[in-house]
Amino acid sequence: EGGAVKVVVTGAAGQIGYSILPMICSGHMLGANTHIDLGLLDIPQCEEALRGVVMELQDCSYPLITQIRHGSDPREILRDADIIIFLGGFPRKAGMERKELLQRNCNIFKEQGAALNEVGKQTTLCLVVANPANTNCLILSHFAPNIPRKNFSAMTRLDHNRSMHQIAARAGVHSSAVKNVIIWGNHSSTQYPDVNHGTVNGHPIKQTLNDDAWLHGEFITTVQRRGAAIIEARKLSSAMSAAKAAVDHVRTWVQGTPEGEHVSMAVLSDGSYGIDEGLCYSYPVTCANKEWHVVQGLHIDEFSREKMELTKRELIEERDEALS
Ligand code: NAX
Repeated sequence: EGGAVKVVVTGAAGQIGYSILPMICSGHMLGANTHIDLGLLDIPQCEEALRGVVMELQDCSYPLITQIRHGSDPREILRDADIIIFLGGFPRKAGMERKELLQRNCNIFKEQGAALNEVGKQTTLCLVVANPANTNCLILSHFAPNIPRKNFSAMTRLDHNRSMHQIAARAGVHSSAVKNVIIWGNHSSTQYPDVNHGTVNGHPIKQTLNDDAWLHGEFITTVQRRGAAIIEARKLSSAMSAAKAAVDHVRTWVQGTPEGEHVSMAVLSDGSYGIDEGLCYSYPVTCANKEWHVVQGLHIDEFSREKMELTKRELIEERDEALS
């Protein structure tokens, strides 16, 4: 299998970090035969907590882990990484304006982009999970011009998985019977979960459920508000499902999609489907040879077009605020 793959997790002392590290270390992300050289980054105030996580990882004695490095200097930890999962960000505090959240995270991704630009590789793959994920990803790539744009993506796989569950539950089947749902746009409440091209056990979702009122209404809002519903119930934001989705995202990117199937990834737009070039927009993609390709030629009806434009406009606003 060659040498160990260098995997870095930022914000590793946080909630999602605690859920994702066991999955990564057990081989769920890169396979049961791939050794991993792990790098963990967090801020100095959390280094003590991070040290505790490292002690636990050591005590797990995962057979696939060859090395664990940790610290708070991005230049040191991100160096020569093969895969970086960006979980680290500034959380939204009560009473905080969206604009302030955007600005604070923007500064983090500006700094980490500059570091990545110096110490990253042409092949370093980056997944941004920290919110606002799409715009953080755009900023990261903007400040790391040495790294190909194709290597950057933001996570909408959780929204994708949530859509699969909603459809499966409605159809009375297992989630694995649902294929090719799409999340378009921003990982926010304006995202558009689209089932027009999806199937349940090989049959079109629309025909199987035969309930456009639900598909155009409650289905969409349930997916859009699922994160808030989890916070309300758990008093904490989703972490286990976010970790699982991040592992799914990276596995698909590296191992590819099965023939005839696509998943959702927010990527730097090439202009497909009338979206401004360079905007970090979630699309249906297939993956092969560690590269994503936007699925082309899908018919977009008027209902979809309107929703795709709405979430696009939000992303343009975020970009303009972030780069101002
Ligand atoms: P936590 O607040 O538990 O953990 C975040 C960690 O990041 C903390 O340990 C913090 O010290 C660290 N951090 C802050 N600034 C940093 C910096 N400059 N460099 C490195 N580390 C830094 O949040 P958690 O629940 O783990 O969520 C992580 C991020 O994922 C949040 O931004 C959250 O909003 C986002 N989410 C994104 C989702 C998605 O689908 N794209 C869904 C889940 C999640 O809400």
